[in-house]
Amino acid sequence: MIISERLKTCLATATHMVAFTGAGISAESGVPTFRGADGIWNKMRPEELASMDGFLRNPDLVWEWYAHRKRIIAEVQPNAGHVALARMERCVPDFIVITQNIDNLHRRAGSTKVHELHGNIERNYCIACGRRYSNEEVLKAVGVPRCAACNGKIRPDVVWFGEMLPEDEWEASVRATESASLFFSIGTSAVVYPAASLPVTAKARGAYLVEINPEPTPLTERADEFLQGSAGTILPLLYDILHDARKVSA
Ligand code: BJW
Ligand code: ZN
Repeated sequence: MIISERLKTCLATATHMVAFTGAGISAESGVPTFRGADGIWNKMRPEELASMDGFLRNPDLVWEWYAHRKRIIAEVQPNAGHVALARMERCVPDFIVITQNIDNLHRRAGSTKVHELHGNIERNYCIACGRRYSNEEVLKAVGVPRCAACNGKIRPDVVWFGEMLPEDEWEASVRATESASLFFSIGTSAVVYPAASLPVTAKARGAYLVEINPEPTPLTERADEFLQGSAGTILPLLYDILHDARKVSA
């Protein structure tokens, strides 16, 4: 893997960094991605499973899919890619993770400054009255769980197609993006908006844009550097460079 001198300098000196992550960073933990050869959506249609219309049309199917994913995610562990980002946070004054993932693996790896753009699969709420439920409460149900207060259907607290992103998480992400001097786009196909606009904004605001992915994406030709390969291999290498450079200069 060739790391440019420019990137080495950024790793050694940048004070504001963002790691923008997608499903690919959790692939090596055993969480399936959405798109690509082994992606979930080769088998299922996104509008059927990840939209309010789909949920209202076929709540049992959608709930079954989420219950299945909740169980997978509860059993997996953060991998070397998540851990490397958590370690970087401890070396850099302002290191922010912006994730499209709902699996909570960044926090479980030790990252503390995490903005979740598409929600969190560990939370749930009633679509009628908004009452919140833990996974422990909802996974006991047979079929779609119902609200104890109003009998409404309970859904996972994730962002489906056609829904707004959580405003505070989005605004904090835009602010971090605009002030970043080094911005990583890691393990995302970069096709789902508005999240996919963030790397482009970062570059327009002067950040050095580095993409990490085994496959090229629509972002690749706009990136300053494309590190082709898996996050679990490349991020620990970058952490070593960052850590060694800062140790020497400290
Ligand atoms: C590895 C690896 C390894 C593998 N290491 N890498 C502008 C233009 C066009 C459309 C729109 C637009 N603005 C809005 C839209 C509509 C829509 C959209 O973007 N559609 C496009 C798909 C066409 N966006 C929305 O609806 C959003 N809301 C919105 O815009 O609100 C405003 C509004 C309101 C009302 C009306 C209209 C607008 C909401 C989007 C919500 C997305 N939700 C999901 C599901 C979340 C819940 C769940 O998980 O169940 O979020 S969809 C799914 O895609 C999930 C992901 O977070 C998201 C992104 O996927 P990601 O992370 O990039 O994963 P993959 O699988 O695509 O890619 C994995 C990558 O990893 C690949 O590249 C691999 O190569 C790589 N990889 N192994 C590193 N080891
Ligand atoms: Zn309710």
